[in-house]
Amino acid sequence: MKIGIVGYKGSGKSSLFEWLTGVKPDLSLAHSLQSAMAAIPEPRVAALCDIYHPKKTTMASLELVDTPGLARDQEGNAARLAQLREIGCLICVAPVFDGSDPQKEKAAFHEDLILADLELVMNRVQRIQEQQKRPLSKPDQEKLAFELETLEMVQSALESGQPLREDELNDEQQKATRAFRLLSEKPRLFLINTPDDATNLDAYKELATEKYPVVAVSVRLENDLAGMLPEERKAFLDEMGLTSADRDQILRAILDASGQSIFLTAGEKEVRTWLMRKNATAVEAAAEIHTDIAKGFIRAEVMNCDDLVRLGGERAVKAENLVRREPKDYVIRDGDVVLFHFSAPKS
Ligand SMILES: Nc1nc2c(ncn2[C@@H]2O[C@H](COP(=O)(O)OP(=O)(O)O)[C@@H](O)[C@H]2O)c(=O)[nH]1
Ligand SMILES: [Mg+2]
Repeated sequence: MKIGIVGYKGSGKSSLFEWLTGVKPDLSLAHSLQSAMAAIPEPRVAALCDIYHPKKTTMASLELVDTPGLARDQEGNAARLAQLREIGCLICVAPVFDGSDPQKEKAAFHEDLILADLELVMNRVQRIQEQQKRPLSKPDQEKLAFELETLEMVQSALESGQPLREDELNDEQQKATRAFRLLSEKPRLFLINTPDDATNLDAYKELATEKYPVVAVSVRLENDLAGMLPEERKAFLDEMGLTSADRDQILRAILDASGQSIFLTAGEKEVRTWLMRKNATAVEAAAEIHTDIAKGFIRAEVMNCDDLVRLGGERAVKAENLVRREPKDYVIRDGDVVLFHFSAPKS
Protein backbone atom coordinates (compact mmCIF):
# COMPACT_ATOMS: atom_id res chain seq x y z
CA MET A 1 0.00 0.00 0.00
CA LYS A 2 1.31 3.41 -0.94
CA ILE A 3 1.08 6.11 1.70
CA GLY A 4 0.63 9.57 0.17
CA ILE A 5 1.89 12.72 1.87
CA VAL A 6 -0.70 15.27 0.80
CA GLY A 7 -1.69 18.87 1.49
CA TYR A 8 -1.44 22.42 0.27
CA LYS A 9 1.72 23.88 -1.25
CA GLY A 10 4.30 24.86 1.34
CA SER A 11 2.74 22.81 4.15
CA GLY A 12 5.94 20.82 4.66
CA LYS A 13 5.18 17.66 2.66
CA SER A 14 8.58 17.35 1.04
CA SER A 15 10.26 18.11 4.36
CA LEU A 16 8.24 15.35 6.03
CA PHE A 17 9.09 12.94 3.23
CA GLU A 18 12.78 13.72 3.67
CA TRP A 19 12.64 13.32 7.44
CA LEU A 20 10.88 9.96 7.32
CA THR A 21 12.68 8.38 4.36
CA GLY A 22 16.05 10.13 4.43
CA VAL A 23 15.60 10.85 0.72
CA LYS A 24 15.46 14.43 -0.54
CA PRO A 25 12.69 14.79 -3.11
CA ASP A 26 13.75 16.09 -6.51
CA LEU A 27 12.35 19.61 -6.81
CA SER A 28 12.15 19.34 -10.58
CA LEU A 29 9.66 16.46 -10.16
CA ALA A 30 7.41 18.30 -7.72
CA HIS A 31 4.42 18.00 -10.12
CA SER A 32 4.53 14.19 -9.99
CA LEU A 33 4.69 11.46 -7.35
CA GLN A 34 8.00 10.54 -5.73
CA SER A 35 8.40 7.38 -3.63
CA ALA A 36 10.85 6.11 -1.05
CA MET A 37 10.73 3.50 1.70
CA ALA A 38 10.76 4.00 5.46
CA ALA A 39 11.51 0.95 7.62
CA ILE A 40 9.00 0.47 10.42
CA PRO A 41 10.74 0.35 13.78
CA GLU A 42 10.03 -2.75 15.87
CA PRO A 43 11.91 -2.77 19.17
CA ARG A 44 11.23 -6.48 19.73
CA VAL A 45 13.43 -7.39 16.78
CA ALA A 46 16.60 -6.60 18.74
CA ALA A 47 15.57 -8.99 21.51
CA LEU A 48 14.83 -11.71 18.96
CA CYS A 49 18.24 -11.18 17.35
CA ASP A 50 19.85 -11.76 20.76
CA ILE A 51 18.16 -15.15 20.84
CA TYR A 52 18.58 -16.32 17.24
CA HIS A 53 21.76 -14.50 16.14
CA PRO A 54 20.33 -14.52 12.61
CA LYS A 55 22.45 -14.10 9.49
CA LYS A 56 20.07 -11.42 8.34
CA THR A 57 17.52 -8.99 9.78
CA THR A 58 14.82 -7.45 7.62
CA MET A 59 12.36 -4.78 8.65
CA ALA A 60 9.03 -4.24 6.89
CA SER A 61 8.86 -0.83 5.22
CA LEU A 62 6.20 1.65 4.28
CA GLU A 63 6.24 3.15 0.81
CA LEU A 64 5.85 6.89 1.32
CA VAL A 65 4.94 9.11 -1.62
CA ASP A 66 5.53 12.86 -1.85
CA THR A 67 2.70 14.36 -3.89
CA PRO A 68 2.13 17.67 -5.70
CA GLY A 69 0.90 20.45 -3.42
CA LEU A 70 -2.69 21.57 -3.76
CA ALA A 71 -3.62 25.18 -4.49
CA ARG A 72 -5.75 27.01 -1.95
CA ASP A 73 -7.87 28.46 -4.76
CA GLN A 74 -8.47 24.95 -6.19
CA GLU A 75 -6.89 25.92 -9.53
CA GLY A 76 -5.43 22.74 -11.05
CA ASN A 77 -6.31 20.61 -8.03
CA ALA A 78 -8.45 18.11 -9.94
CA ALA A 79 -5.41 16.90 -11.90
CA ARG A 80 -3.27 16.78 -8.76
CA LEU A 81 -5.89 14.87 -6.80
CA ALA A 82 -6.44 12.47 -9.69
CA GLN A 83 -2.86 11.26 -9.16
CA LEU A 84 -3.77 10.16 -5.64
CA ARG A 85 -6.36 7.55 -6.66
CA GLU A 86 -3.84 4.70 -6.51
CA ILE A 87 -2.72 5.65 -3.04
CA GLY A 88 -4.03 3.63 -0.09
CA CYS A 89 -3.70 6.03 2.81
CA LEU A 90 -3.34 9.81 3.09
CA ILE A 91 -1.14 11.74 5.49
CA CYS A 92 -2.54 15.26 5.38
CA VAL A 93 0.05 17.86 6.39
CA ALA A 94 -1.28 21.08 7.93
CA PRO A 95 1.11 24.07 8.17
CA VAL A 96 0.31 25.30 11.65
CA PHE A 97 3.88 26.69 11.88
CA ASP A 98 2.74 29.61 9.72
CA GLY A 99 -0.11 30.51 12.07
CA SER A 100 -2.87 28.54 10.32
CA ASP A 101 -5.64 27.24 12.51
CA PRO A 102 -5.40 23.44 12.64
CA GLN A 103 -9.15 22.93 12.86
CA LYS A 104 -9.73 25.13 9.80
CA GLU A 105 -6.96 23.35 7.89
CA LYS A 106 -8.50 20.02 8.69
CA ALA A 107 -11.93 21.19 7.55
CA ALA A 108 -10.60 22.82 4.35
CA PHE A 109 -8.73 19.71 3.31
CA HIS A 110 -11.67 17.46 4.07
CA GLU A 111 -13.87 19.68 1.94
CA ASP A 112 -11.45 19.64 -1.00
CA LEU A 113 -11.33 15.85 -0.99
CA ILE A 114 -15.11 15.69 -0.86
CA LEU A 115 -15.50 18.15 -3.74
CA ALA A 116 -13.12 16.12 -5.90
CA ASP A 117 -15.03 12.93 -5.11
CA LEU A 118 -18.44 14.53 -5.65
CA GLU A 119 -17.45 15.68 -9.10
CA LEU A 120 -16.44 12.15 -10.03
CA VAL A 121 -19.55 10.54 -8.59
CA MET A 122 -21.96 13.06 -10.08
CA ASN A 123 -20.44 12.64 -13.55
CA ARG A 124 -20.95 8.90 -13.30
CA VAL A 125 -24.51 9.28 -12.01
CA GLN A 126 -25.30 11.48 -15.00
CA ARG A 127 -23.79 8.96 -17.42
CA ILE A 128 -25.80 6.12 -15.90
CA GLN A 129 -29.01 8.13 -16.14
CA GLU A 130 -28.33 8.72 -19.83
CA GLN A 131 -27.56 5.04 -20.42
CA GLN A 132 -30.80 4.07 -18.71
CA LYS A 133 -32.79 5.94 -21.36
CA ARG A 134 -31.50 3.54 -24.02
CA PRO A 135 -32.89 0.03 -24.60
CA LEU A 136 -31.03 -2.43 -22.37
CA SER A 137 -31.12 -6.12 -21.50
CA LYS A 138 -32.63 -6.95 -18.14
CA PRO A 139 -29.32 -7.88 -16.45
CA ASP A 140 -27.75 -4.64 -17.70
CA GLN A 141 -30.70 -2.66 -16.41
CA GLU A 142 -30.36 -4.30 -13.02
CA LYS A 143 -26.63 -3.72 -12.89
CA LEU A 144 -26.99 -0.06 -13.70
CA ALA A 145 -29.83 0.38 -11.24
CA PHE A 146 -27.72 -1.16 -8.48
CA GLU A 147 -24.73 1.00 -9.33
CA LEU A 148 -26.92 4.09 -9.40
CA GLU A 149 -28.46 3.25 -6.05
CA THR A 150 -25.02 2.74 -4.50
CA LEU A 151 -23.63 5.92 -6.02
CA GLU A 152 -26.61 7.93 -4.80
CA MET A 153 -25.94 6.63 -1.32
CA VAL A 154 -22.26 7.56 -1.64
CA GLN A 155 -23.21 10.96 -3.05
CA SER A 156 -25.56 11.82 -0.24
CA ALA A 157 -22.93 10.79 2.30
CA LEU A 158 -20.43 13.07 0.55
CA GLU A 159 -22.92 15.93 0.48
CA SER A 160 -23.52 15.57 4.19
CA GLY A 161 -19.75 15.88 4.72
CA GLN A 162 -19.58 12.36 6.21
CA PRO A 163 -18.04 10.24 3.45
CA LEU A 164 -18.39 6.50 3.78
CA ARG A 165 -15.31 4.51 4.37
CA GLU A 166 -14.66 1.47 2.23
CA ASP A 167 -15.39 -0.80 5.17
CA GLU A 168 -18.84 0.74 5.57
CA LEU A 169 -19.94 -0.61 2.20
CA ASN A 170 -20.84 -4.24 1.64
CA ASP A 171 -18.92 -6.33 -0.90
CA GLU A 172 -21.36 -5.69 -3.73
CA GLN A 173 -21.35 -1.97 -3.08
CA GLN A 174 -17.58 -1.90 -2.90
CA LYS A 175 -17.46 -3.60 -6.29
CA ALA A 176 -19.75 -0.97 -7.74
CA THR A 177 -17.66 1.92 -6.44
CA ARG A 178 -14.17 0.44 -6.49
CA ALA A 179 -13.27 1.92 -9.86
CA PHE A 180 -13.62 5.38 -8.34
CA ARG A 181 -11.11 4.99 -5.53
CA LEU A 182 -12.69 7.90 -3.75
CA LEU A 183 -10.19 10.05 -1.91
CA SER A 184 -12.43 10.80 1.03
CA GLU A 185 -12.91 7.08 1.65
CA LYS A 186 -9.22 6.44 2.12
CA PRO A 187 -7.86 6.07 5.62
CA ARG A 188 -6.30 9.32 6.71
CA LEU A 189 -3.85 10.62 9.28
CA PHE A 190 -3.77 14.33 9.99
CA LEU A 191 -0.23 15.56 10.64
CA ILE A 192 0.04 18.99 12.24
CA ASN A 193 3.29 20.67 11.28
CA THR A 194 3.83 22.80 14.38
CA PRO A 195 6.11 25.75 15.10
CA ASP A 196 9.59 24.66 16.28
CA ASP A 197 8.88 25.87 19.81
CA ALA A 198 5.41 24.36 20.20
CA THR A 199 5.26 22.99 23.72
CA ASN A 200 1.80 21.62 24.20
CA LEU A 201 1.62 19.00 21.47
CA ASP A 202 -1.03 17.07 23.33
CA ALA A 203 -3.47 19.94 22.83
CA TYR A 204 -3.47 19.14 19.10
CA LYS A 205 -4.52 15.59 19.80
CA GLU A 206 -7.92 16.89 20.83
CA LEU A 207 -8.58 17.33 17.13
CA ALA A 208 -8.44 13.59 16.64
CA THR A 209 -11.53 11.50 16.07
CA GLU A 210 -11.82 7.76 15.82
CA LYS A 211 -11.90 7.98 12.03
CA TYR A 212 -9.23 10.67 11.65
CA PRO A 213 -6.28 10.32 14.03
CA VAL A 214 -3.90 13.26 14.56
CA VAL A 215 -0.16 13.58 15.23
CA ALA A 216 1.78 16.81 15.79
CA VAL A 217 5.44 17.42 14.97
CA SER A 218 7.68 20.27 13.83
CA VAL A 219 8.95 18.86 10.57
CA ARG A 220 11.62 21.50 9.92
CA LEU A 221 13.08 21.08 13.39
CA GLU A 222 13.18 17.31 12.96
CA ASN A 223 14.91 17.59 9.60
CA ASP A 224 17.50 19.92 11.09
CA LEU A 225 18.04 17.53 14.00
CA ALA A 226 18.36 14.55 11.66
CA GLY A 227 21.43 16.18 10.15
CA MET A 228 23.21 16.51 13.52
CA LEU A 229 25.34 14.11 15.53
CA PRO A 230 23.64 12.80 18.69
CA GLU A 231 25.69 14.98 21.05
CA GLU A 232 25.14 18.08 18.85
CA ARG A 233 21.46 17.32 18.82
CA LYS A 234 21.22 17.16 22.57
CA ALA A 235 23.22 20.37 23.08
CA PHE A 236 21.06 22.15 20.50
CA LEU A 237 17.78 21.03 22.09
CA ASP A 238 18.99 21.94 25.59
CA GLU A 239 20.19 25.35 24.48
CA MET A 240 16.97 26.17 22.63
CA GLY A 241 14.73 24.61 25.26
CA LEU A 242 13.09 22.40 22.61
CA THR A 243 12.05 18.78 22.53
CA SER A 244 12.24 16.48 19.57
CA ALA A 245 9.53 14.19 18.29
CA ASP A 246 9.73 10.44 18.30
CA ARG A 247 10.17 9.39 14.67
CA ASP A 248 9.42 5.78 15.53
CA GLN A 249 6.15 6.78 17.11
CA ILE A 250 5.14 8.79 14.04
CA LEU A 251 5.91 5.86 11.73
CA ARG A 252 3.88 3.55 13.92
CA ALA A 253 1.00 6.03 13.90
CA ILE A 254 1.15 6.02 10.09
CA LEU A 255 1.18 2.22 10.04
CA ASP A 256 -1.80 2.13 12.36
CA ALA A 257 -3.75 4.76 10.40
CA SER A 258 -3.16 2.80 7.19
CA GLY A 259 -5.03 -0.14 8.71
CA GLN A 260 -1.95 -2.33 8.77
CA SER A 261 0.17 -3.95 11.44
CA ILE A 262 3.15 -6.25 11.50
CA PHE A 263 3.91 -9.81 12.46
CA LEU A 264 7.25 -11.47 13.13
CA THR A 265 9.12 -14.49 11.85
CA ALA A 266 12.32 -15.64 13.51
CA GLY A 267 14.99 -18.24 12.86
CA GLU A 268 18.74 -18.59 12.57
CA LYS A 269 18.63 -17.53 8.93
CA GLU A 270 16.56 -14.43 9.40
CA VAL A 271 14.58 -12.39 11.91
CA ARG A 272 12.02 -10.40 10.02
CA THR A 273 8.95 -8.21 10.33
CA TRP A 274 6.17 -8.35 7.74
CA LEU A 275 3.28 -6.07 6.93
CA MET A 276 -0.26 -7.37 7.08
CA ARG A 277 -3.67 -5.78 7.29
CA LYS A 278 -4.85 -5.32 10.87
CA ASN A 279 -6.52 -8.41 12.30
CA ALA A 280 -5.31 -10.58 9.41
CA THR A 281 -5.80 -14.33 9.69
CA ALA A 282 -2.92 -16.79 9.66
CA VAL A 283 -3.50 -17.68 6.02
CA GLU A 284 -3.58 -14.00 5.03
CA ALA A 285 -0.33 -13.41 6.88
CA ALA A 286 1.14 -16.46 5.10
CA ALA A 287 0.21 -14.90 1.76
CA GLU A 288 2.28 -11.84 2.64
CA ILE A 289 5.34 -14.08 2.66
CA HIS A 290 4.48 -16.18 -0.39
CA THR A 291 1.27 -17.22 -2.13
CA ASP A 292 2.51 -20.83 -2.11
CA ILE A 293 2.60 -20.81 1.69
CA ALA A 294 -1.00 -19.64 1.76
CA LYS A 295 -2.07 -22.17 -0.89
CA GLY A 296 -0.38 -25.11 0.82
CA PHE A 297 -1.16 -23.88 4.36
CA ILE A 298 -1.17 -26.68 6.92
CA ARG A 299 -0.88 -24.81 10.20
CA ALA A 300 0.83 -21.91 11.91
CA GLU A 301 3.03 -22.47 14.92
CA VAL A 302 2.74 -19.36 17.03
CA MET A 303 4.80 -18.14 19.96
CA ASN A 304 4.45 -14.89 21.79
CA CYS A 305 7.54 -12.73 21.45
CA ASP A 306 7.48 -11.84 25.16
CA ASP A 307 7.47 -15.55 26.10
CA LEU A 308 10.45 -16.14 23.82
CA VAL A 309 12.39 -13.29 25.32
CA ARG A 310 11.43 -14.15 28.89
CA LEU A 311 12.33 -17.82 28.53
CA GLY A 312 15.36 -17.21 26.34
CA GLY A 313 14.61 -19.47 23.40
CA GLU A 314 12.28 -21.68 21.41
CA ARG A 315 13.16 -24.87 23.27
CA ALA A 316 12.16 -23.39 26.61
CA VAL A 317 8.93 -22.03 25.12
CA LYS A 318 8.14 -25.51 23.79
CA ALA A 319 8.95 -27.07 27.16
CA GLU A 320 6.40 -24.79 28.79
CA ASN A 321 3.83 -25.78 26.17
CA LEU A 322 3.54 -22.22 25.00
CA VAL A 323 3.82 -22.95 21.28
CA ARG A 324 0.34 -22.88 19.83
CA ARG A 325 -0.76 -24.71 16.68
CA GLU A 326 -3.20 -22.50 14.90
CA PRO A 327 -5.44 -23.02 11.84
CA LYS A 328 -5.96 -20.83 8.75
CA ASP A 329 -8.58 -18.59 10.32
CA TYR A 330 -6.58 -17.79 13.47
CA VAL A 331 -6.38 -14.01 13.90
CA ILE A 332 -2.75 -12.89 14.27
CA ARG A 333 -2.08 -10.96 17.50
CA ASP A 334 0.42 -8.25 18.33
CA GLY A 335 3.78 -9.82 19.14
CA ASP A 336 3.09 -13.17 17.48
CA VAL A 337 6.17 -14.92 16.13
CA VAL A 338 4.87 -17.23 13.45
CA LEU A 339 6.25 -20.31 11.70
CA PHE A 340 4.13 -21.60 8.84
CA HIS A 341 3.90 -25.26 7.92
CA PHE A 342 2.77 -25.81 4.36
CA SER A 343 2.90 -28.38 1.63
CA ALA A 344 4.96 -27.28 -1.34
CA PRO A 345 3.05 -26.96 -4.61
CA LYS A 346 3.40 -29.85 -7.06
CA SER A 347 5.34 -28.69 -10.08
N1 LIG B 1 8.93 27.22 10.32
C1 LIG B 1 8.76 26.05 9.71
N2 LIG B 1 8.91 26.00 8.39
C2 LIG B 1 8.72 24.82 7.77
C3 LIG B 1 8.37 23.64 8.51
N3 LIG B 1 8.24 22.63 7.63
C4 LIG B 1 8.51 23.13 6.41
N4 LIG B 1 8.79 24.46 6.50
C5 LIG B 1 9.17 25.37 5.42
O1 LIG B 1 8.12 25.53 4.52
C6 LIG B 1 8.61 25.56 3.20
C7 LIG B 1 7.95 24.51 2.35
O2 LIG B 1 8.31 23.24 2.83
P1 LIG B 1 8.17 21.96 1.88
O3 LIG B 1 8.50 20.77 2.69
O4 LIG B 1 8.91 22.17 0.61
O5 LIG B 1 6.61 22.02 1.61
P2 LIG B 1 5.73 21.31 0.49
O6 LIG B 1 5.42 22.33 -0.54
O7 LIG B 1 4.49 20.90 1.21
O8 LIG B 1 6.51 20.15 -0.05
C8 LIG B 1 10.11 25.37 3.26
O9 LIG B 1 10.73 26.63 3.20
C9 LIG B 1 10.30 24.74 4.62
O10 LIG B 1 11.55 25.04 5.18
C10 LIG B 1 8.24 23.76 9.91
O11 LIG B 1 7.97 22.78 10.62
N5 LIG B 1 8.44 24.98 10.47
MG1 LIG C 1 7.01 19.66 -1.96
